[in-house]
Amino acid sequence: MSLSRRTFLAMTGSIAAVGAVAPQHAASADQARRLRLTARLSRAHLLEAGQPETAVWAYDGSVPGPTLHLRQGESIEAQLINQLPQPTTIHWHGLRIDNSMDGVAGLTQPAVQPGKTYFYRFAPPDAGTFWYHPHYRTWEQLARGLYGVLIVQEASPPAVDQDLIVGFDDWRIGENGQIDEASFDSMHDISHAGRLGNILTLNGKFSQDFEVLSGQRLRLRLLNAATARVVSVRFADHAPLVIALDGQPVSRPFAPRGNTILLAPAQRADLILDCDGEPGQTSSIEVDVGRETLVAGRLVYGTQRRQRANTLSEFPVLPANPMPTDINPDDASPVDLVMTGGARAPFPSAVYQGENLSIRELVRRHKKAWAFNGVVGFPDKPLAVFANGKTAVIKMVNRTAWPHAMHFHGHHVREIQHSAREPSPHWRDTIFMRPDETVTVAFNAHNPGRWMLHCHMLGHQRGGMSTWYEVG
Ligand SMILES: [Cu+2]
Repeated sequence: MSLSRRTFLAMTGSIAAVGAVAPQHAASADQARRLRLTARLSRAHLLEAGQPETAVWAYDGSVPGPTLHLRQGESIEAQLINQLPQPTTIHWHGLRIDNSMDGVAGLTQPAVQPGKTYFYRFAPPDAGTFWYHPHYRTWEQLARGLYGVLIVQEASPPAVDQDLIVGFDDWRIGENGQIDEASFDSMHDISHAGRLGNILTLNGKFSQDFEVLSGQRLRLRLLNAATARVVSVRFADHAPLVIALDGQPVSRPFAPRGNTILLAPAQRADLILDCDGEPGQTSSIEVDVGRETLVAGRLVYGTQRRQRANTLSEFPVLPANPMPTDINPDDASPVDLVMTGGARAPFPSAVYQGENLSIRELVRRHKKAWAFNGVVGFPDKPLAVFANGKTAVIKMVNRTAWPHAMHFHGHHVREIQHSAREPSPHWRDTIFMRPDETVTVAFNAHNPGRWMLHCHMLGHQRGGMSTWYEVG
């Protein structure tokens, strides 16, 4: 299935401005700010003008769901109301919060049944760009539209003219304009690249225009909410600086190679982009999706010009979050995580629910095709138990013919060795790995509890690529 070709659209979408939020009074320490999210059936206009609306599942009925604006350390009570025909949960992706609030059905909480509600209580310790989505049948529920952006504002955010969300998503839409539901459990997709779509949206729209002025400075919060698709994003004629990745500030802002930002599923990047174009200009937001380049939206310059006080080279570094970053890899014994399976390099057999099964049996009986250390799916025993406050080291070996996006719950991790290049110095909650690569990561295991570790290409997760680790 190839992606539909896009053209420049004349229509102007509304700008998803997030900077212009009215200041709120600080809640007292014992009084949490209350939020409510209703997961329900809705309709969204995902396709080109003139095309029908698509039935979706969505938080508060919108795709993406409402953007949550939190402040660092602020106590939150978020009520989930489940009006879906399935159980669900909410995972607060990238937030280093208490394990019991992590939202993983079957590991940190029971799934919330249809018609029921659930309360999440936490205080986000880190400022940055995060997101929320279900962690129950995620490969289906996220693909139906259940996700939203969660922004934790810095105490003194950098001065920008606009703070904008740039959220990409990938949909598989049938001829009737509706989500192709039959493919949610497609064995072909599970064992290959996952369930790739044929429609790419930006902020839930087929094409999103951002109205800017020459001389403005933008903060762009990029998210890849796709369940399988890797995107490489460029802002034509513009040279952004990366200031944060996966919600953690980089120690020194940098210009990405080729002005292109690669985002595996679940990854985020915060950029500073100076609008150096001329009044009246339009610049496309280009997305490489493998063999094709799509135009997902545009920067549309107004007729006026703004005077900018400073230049990108003077841009202040975001303050580091209060995350323990001291690691001593030499003191830790590395835990191996060998990824096997999938099409082109299937394993002969693997263990599933305590039973050693041939790949044929796994596919036929369970729709499983992937394993970590020879174990398929969610094992009874953790991959590893790490001592609280000590360095954890995990050596991930991709022995498959496919890329993967390894997501760590509860902690951000840093590469300390990479088989193909210099290890990246940045803290991330999702590590993109290409076929045959070996990546060793380390982190300070400071957050006690049982944490998921899985591929965020969610067909792969569904097909067996998930495990968990424990911090004692
Ligand atoms: Cu994967």
